[in-house]
Amino acid sequence: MYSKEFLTHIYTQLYTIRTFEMQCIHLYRQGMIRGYFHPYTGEEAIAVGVCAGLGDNDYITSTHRGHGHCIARGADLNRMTAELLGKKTGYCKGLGGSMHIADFSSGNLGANGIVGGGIPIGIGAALGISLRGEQGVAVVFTSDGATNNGIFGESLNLAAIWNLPVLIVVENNHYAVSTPIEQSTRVPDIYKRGPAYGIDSFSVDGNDVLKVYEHAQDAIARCRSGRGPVLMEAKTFRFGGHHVNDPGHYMPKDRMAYYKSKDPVLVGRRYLMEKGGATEDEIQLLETSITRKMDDAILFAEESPELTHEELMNIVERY
Ligand SMILES: Cc1ncc(C[n+]2csc(CCOP(=O)(O)OP(=O)(O)O)c2C)c(N)n1
Repeated sequence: MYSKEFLTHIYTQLYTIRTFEMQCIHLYRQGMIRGYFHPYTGEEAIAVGVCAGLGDNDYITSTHRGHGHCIARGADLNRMTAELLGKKTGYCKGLGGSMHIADFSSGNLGANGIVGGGIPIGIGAALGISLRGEQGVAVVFTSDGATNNGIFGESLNLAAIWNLPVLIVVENNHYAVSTPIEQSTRVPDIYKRGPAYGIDSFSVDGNDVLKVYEHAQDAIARCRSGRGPVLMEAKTFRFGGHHVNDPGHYMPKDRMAYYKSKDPVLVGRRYLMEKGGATEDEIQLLETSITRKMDDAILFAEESPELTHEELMNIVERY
């Protein structure tokens, strides 16, 4: 049984992430966001379902498609938007941009433009937890393409032999840029790799936020109780190309239609109505308030200054 309050929280996060992503796509097309922007649309249930099971002392590491993880971990929309617009008020003073947001105050050790780059960082965080004898858990969000990098195997092996409290979440959206998973591996069910390292592993429907939450809760409890790492594969699909400028013509239309019929935001909305008893009016009120918060965040980011040349040089000199 889920309380209405919990389901409202879950839906608020799903809708906030979707709104953030859609507005950022728009800002990118207006030339307001420089570099790349990799939307998380279609994958929201994974960040939300997993992070709903985490506490204040837990850590996450994230991917190049990481805004959803940051928001699900409690990031402030103003500072997120400012970061993407390269402004001084952003989480990393605008120096991280879309792919490198970090917020240590919420245990977010950072998004990462290097595919697979967050895996060893998360394993390191779990090692720290373990050496200090703490109760925390580290969650590594990573992607199907990253599992073919050597670092994935090395990290899983270390996590296993050191029995670390780490949940490795592979967001399997079936593509690495335009390469379908069937062309990059003979084991498209990525969770099947875990047992080779002695790691408990399973696969879950990544579009169903409650299924993700329930499975993640179990896995997190397992990590906390000292029974070592868990590998969770969440199968999903992105709702467009690899980044904003990629039309994604290589993605089969029938598959896209299937996954759109399982849109994680609509699934979460349905749960809030059916299991939480929320009315259409209540939900619309919630959606309107999220849209307004995002509008305010855009205004905040647009009006924020960039670092001055001197401020920038002072930071660069430290490294
Ligand atoms: C180590 C490394 N190799 C290659 C790239 C270029 N690159 C950026 S995203 C990407 C594909 C990533 O696919 P996947 O890991 O499945 O993540 P998804 O984009 O599907 O979320 C590649 C190859 C990179 N950033 N880092």
